[in-house]
Amino acid sequence: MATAAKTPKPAARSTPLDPLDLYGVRAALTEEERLVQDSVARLVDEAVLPVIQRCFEEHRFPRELIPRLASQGLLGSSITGYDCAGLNAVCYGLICQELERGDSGIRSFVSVQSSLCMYPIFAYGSEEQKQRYLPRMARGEVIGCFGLTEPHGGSDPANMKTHARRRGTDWVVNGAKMWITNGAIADLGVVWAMTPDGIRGFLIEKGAPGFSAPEIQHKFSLRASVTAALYFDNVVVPESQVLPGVLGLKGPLSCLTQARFGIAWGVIGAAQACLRQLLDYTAGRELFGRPLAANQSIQVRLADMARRITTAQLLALQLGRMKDSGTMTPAQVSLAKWNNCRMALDVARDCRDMLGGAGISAEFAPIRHMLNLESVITYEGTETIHQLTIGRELTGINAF
Ligand code: TGC
Ligand code: FAD
Repeated sequence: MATAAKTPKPAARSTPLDPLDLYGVRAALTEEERLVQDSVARLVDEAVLPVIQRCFEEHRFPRELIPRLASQGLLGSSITGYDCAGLNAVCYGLICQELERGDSGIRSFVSVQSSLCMYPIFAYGSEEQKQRYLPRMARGEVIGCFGLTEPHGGSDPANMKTHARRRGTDWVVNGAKMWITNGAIADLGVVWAMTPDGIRGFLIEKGAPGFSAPEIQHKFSLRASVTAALYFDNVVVPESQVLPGVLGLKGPLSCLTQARFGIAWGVIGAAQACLRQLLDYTAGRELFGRPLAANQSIQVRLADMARRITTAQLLALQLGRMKDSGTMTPAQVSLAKWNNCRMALDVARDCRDMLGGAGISAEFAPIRHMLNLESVITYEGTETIHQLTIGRELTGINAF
């Protein structure tokens, strides 16, 4: 009798909403945007999800995915020309979202290749540099990394110690970079170094004498991604490998704007993956004679996740439309990166909790996403950096 009394009443539902898209963001996309999203979703379902748990456990980036990422036009997708797909910003966001539904490490690979390496070559490189690198990077034949952060403190890149001095017509680079995604597998580093005139971007190829990139081991986060340190010991770089089109911190910061935009979209995918798994799990698990999902406190938590995901989706879409219309500002990107990373991390942590003991198993996605998101909320500007950016926007006072 006690069990019968607890049986939940069936809910009265007309046409149920998509739990991962309560406000119909997909309906607001163009046909091309939907096609791009669908094709990346297929890639993730077919090629990422079947291998990603094992890769994470083995601390291995699935390099074998690179040809497929390339053949679907996902590397440098926003660039027009140079064998790149020339897609709009919303498409890039959707690519990031679907990839991160698989794993933040896969999205990281594409972010770095596209936004942090191909973008600066496209935006600031000579025509010869663009011809030499961009088509091969789009095909995944040349892998890039982006060296900005240094061991003594990444939040304040203006204070970088890595420097370059002129020697005849060449430059000589000395210093160290830390926490560099793709570093140990990269053929090319876009490396930012201080010169007597200000910060410049250097294109340094693997194998240059004095350049090394040892992988960082023992990570508990982004285990399906390669992270390295970069060391420069009197590395000689010819003038032809310097990005001629930019001088100063705005060079690397403008690349970060591109990548942060993608992250603001990407993390939505991680949160969606967690919520999807939780909806299934709480519907199927019986405790105290009824599905876990029939408890008010569980429903409140699920509803809160859907609320957060929905607001993040709307923020991302509006940001994307502003980027495509040319009005987006770095402060708006900061707000979205901050909000959406916080949202995704909180969702992943709460999903982990609602899975109970199973939540600590790699068999379930939330703990992997949760651990990854600890990096994602830290890199590309920590949460505090983005909060202070908004504070500066509101007050006009620089509190860094
Ligand atoms: P500040 O005085 O604010 O700016 C210096 C110059 O840069 C311009 N600027 C920007 N330009 C484009 N985009 C942006 N987002 C920009 N922000 C600033 C600015 O207008 C100025 O130009 P000009 O012409 O007046 O000289 O510089 P600041 O020294 O006060 O620093 C500001 C601060 C703290 C926001 C900045 O240093 C910062 O963003 N710090 C965080 C560093 C960071 O995010 N590092 C990320 C490293 S890369 C990474 O993590 C990759 S992970 C990838 C993955 O795996 O997915
Ligand atoms: P710090 O700058 O030392 O910050 C430490 C703490 O102090 C943080 O909590 C920060 O918010 C806080 N803080 C800093 N300044 C202030 C302030 N003014 N007021 C209050 N609090 C403050 N970098 C690259 O260049 N390329 C990459 O490809 C790359 N990939 C990465 C991959 C991974 C997995 C990780 C973890 C990092 C990666 N990074 C990369 C580095 C990343 O961008 C930095 O970790 C990040 O910018 C923070 O720098 P930091 O680690 O030196 O922390």
